[in-house]
Amino acid sequence: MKSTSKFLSLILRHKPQIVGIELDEHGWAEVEELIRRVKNLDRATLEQIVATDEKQRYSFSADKKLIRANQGHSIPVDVELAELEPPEILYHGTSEKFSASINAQGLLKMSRLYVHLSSDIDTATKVGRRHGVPKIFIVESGKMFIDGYKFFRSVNGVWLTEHVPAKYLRN
Ligand code: HQG
Repeated sequence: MKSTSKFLSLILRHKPQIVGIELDEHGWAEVEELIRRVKNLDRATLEQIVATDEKQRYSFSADKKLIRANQGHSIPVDVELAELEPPEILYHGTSEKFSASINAQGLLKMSRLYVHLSSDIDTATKVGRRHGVPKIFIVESGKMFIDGYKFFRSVNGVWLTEHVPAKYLRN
């Protein structure tokens, strides 16, 4: 189940072409087509993944004919993110090895559409551990908002912004 969920991430966020499907401008894939194209995937499995994924990464459309990833894309789709005022502080989990570069350049979105921020340290630590010895940056999101930076929150609670200049980061 976990590996199927990971594979879905790859298809719905980054490379739909590897199974020969396309996403629409809002990131939706057709469920019937996805099931046809992905080996060993049926509707029950898909429904279970959407319901139980630990990060709630996926959503069905209201009629359940379409599915998309809630965030994390590298391909340019508009998942209709909510633009919101962020909390005063957010966290970014990364690896120690990127610290110097981040202190110099700020947080860049790299291959994704946004920089990903977490509202709690625990989540940020888990995100950071994916890259090595975790390192947490504190992001002064309240100040950024006052200065005109836009913030979005995905339906699964990830905070997103386009760039965090180094002056808004605390180690
Ligand atoms: C780093 C997972 C050097 C950045 C997670 C990160 C998240 C820099 C890496 C979501 C840099 C990009 C996204 C700079 C940023 N110099 N390195 N100036 N600016 N970086 O995977 O935030 O499980 O694209 O710190 O939970 O790690 O897939 O981003 O380490 O929510 O659902 O460049 O992916 O969710 O890595 O993770 P990523 P991320 P899922």
